[in-house]
Amino acid sequence: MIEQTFVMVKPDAVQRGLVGEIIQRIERKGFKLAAMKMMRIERYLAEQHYAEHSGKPFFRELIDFICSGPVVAMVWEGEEAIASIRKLVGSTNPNDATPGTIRGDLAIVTAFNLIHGSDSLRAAEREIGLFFDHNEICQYARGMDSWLN
Ligand code: D4T
Repeated sequence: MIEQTFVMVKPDAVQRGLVGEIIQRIERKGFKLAAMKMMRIERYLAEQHYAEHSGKPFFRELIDFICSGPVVAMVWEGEEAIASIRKLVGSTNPNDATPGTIRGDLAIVTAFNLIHGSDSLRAAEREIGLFFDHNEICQYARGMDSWLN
């Protein structure tokens, strides 16, 4: 099934100059970029995005961190995009992440794990809606897409 998923390059990755590397990995896998913007997240938006973690011991630090510098928010599209991009991203704790994944290759600690990717269809729809207006999401055809449909 063709899906859209929300991906965010977190402040640590922006500051480490890993935006291009991360985009390249998703792009080269074959997913289609549908929307992208660099932005500084307001606290209110960060709290909504991470609402499921509200009340957990790391919540405040997580919100402080995600608001500490600009992020790059994106929508990526393609076959099984949600699960497939989670696989490219790797486990939440980079020390458990398989080498070859973004976190497995490029990060060490959970608090600075470089990238967010939606973990379900419901989360993807919710998160895309939080960060993007409909008119910011581009629709375009690629030659190979006709083989999939
Ligand atoms: P995100 O949501 O950022 O893509 O990460 P994951 O989906 O892989 O993991 P998550 O939702 O469980 O955690 C969200 C975010 O919180 C940070 N975190 C998490 C932390 O700082 N300490 C912790 O103990 C956990 C579990 C890292 C990612």
